[in-house]
Amino acid sequence: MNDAVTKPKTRVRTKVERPRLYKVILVNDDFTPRDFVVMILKAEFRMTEDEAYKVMITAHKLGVCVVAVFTRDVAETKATRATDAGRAKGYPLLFTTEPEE
Ligand code: NFA
Repeated sequence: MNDAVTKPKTRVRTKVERPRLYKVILVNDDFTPRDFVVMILKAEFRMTEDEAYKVMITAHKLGVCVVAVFTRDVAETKATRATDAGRAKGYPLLFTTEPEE
């Protein structure tokens, strides 16, 4: 009975890859007030006061600090919005993005 019914000899293995992640990097400058940098980090990246202060002071001392990682679109949108918020106040505040290794 059921001579013609056989199990498939191959099965489809769908391969999925995680999207590449991009770092948002805060760049130090000599003009943007510390409090303003902290305010932007809290507003755009949903950080607490303590987290935002640590990121700000690290960039201030070392020149740059990684803020967070996101997919490419989200990283670029947040970096642009945060940079524009500084420009609107006449500050040279800069956020850049760069792919993770
Ligand atoms: N260096 C700026 C200051 O002393 C503060 C700052 C930190 C600016 C991080 C930009 C990024 N007012």
